Amino acid sequence: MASSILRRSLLSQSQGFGTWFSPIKLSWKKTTFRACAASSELNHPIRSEASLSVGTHLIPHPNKVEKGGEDAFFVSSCGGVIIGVADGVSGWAEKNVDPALFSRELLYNAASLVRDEEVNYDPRMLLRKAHAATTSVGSATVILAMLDGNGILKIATVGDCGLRVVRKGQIVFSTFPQEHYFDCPYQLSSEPVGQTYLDAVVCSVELIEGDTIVMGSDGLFDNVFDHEIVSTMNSHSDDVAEAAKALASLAMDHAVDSKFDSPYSLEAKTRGFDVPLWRKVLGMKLTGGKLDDITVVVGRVISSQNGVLDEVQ
Ligand SMILES: [Mn+2]
Repeated sequence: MASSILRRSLLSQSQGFGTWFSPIKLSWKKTTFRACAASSELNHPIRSEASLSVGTHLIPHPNKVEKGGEDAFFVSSCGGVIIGVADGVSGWAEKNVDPALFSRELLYNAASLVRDEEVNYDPRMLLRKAHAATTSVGSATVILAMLDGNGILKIATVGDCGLRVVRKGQIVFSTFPQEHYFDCPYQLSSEPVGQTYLDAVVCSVELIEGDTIVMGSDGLFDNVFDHEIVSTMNSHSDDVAEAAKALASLAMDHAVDSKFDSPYSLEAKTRGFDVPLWRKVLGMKLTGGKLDDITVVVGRVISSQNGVLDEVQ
């Protein structure tokens, strides 16, 4: 039955994911990308273009460090800035399928299809074509975001990878997870039972210079509260790579902390999960982070020229 594939780990169980495009395990990279859209009229003044300075950091599940986990991510500067994160569904391991294969191939295909004519800078179409091209068995949650030269960020997401936009110390945009039930997110799959690009949440956000995008797998958002994301971005405002590393490290610190009231454990309680009564008598509570692969991509919106981005809105 598909349910065994769809099921995610429960509170006390472990789950891990991996990386593709992450050059070195437990490493970070920093790159500045320029969006390629430009004014085509020569008699217009030169216009500034939206760009992203991007830092990434992935920390695999402690039990899956050797294989790099089962998350995947990519950053591309082809025709604009495109970033993606996918999270292989761990239930496939019960069927002797490596959950990393599907997430990695899905994003490999997405990166390869960025310039495809039919995609035409539409992240949902990119999801559709990347999914169709993926031959590995498995399933994954996924989020893609594309920033064009005018500062418009287009997002398509299936499942519980997420994205926040931080502006002047506040979160001004959030995605929300899609799920069948607790711990069972929507997912693109090799099997007909899964979701398709038609199930993707698609949205568009107008960004301004100085905005910070924080994208990640559920390993980030299950272990770190939004206010912690804001404070971490504030304290690393000058270095996106360090910001991504600090946020991933904070998430892992919480993931291994059995006493921490994490977003995941709080959500579990609101859904009716709790420790057995006999444990309550002993003073035990449902707490703790969620051990998982943790992928963080931080992108800061900059102008590729000296002008400010607002000028081209
Ligand atoms: Mn995960």
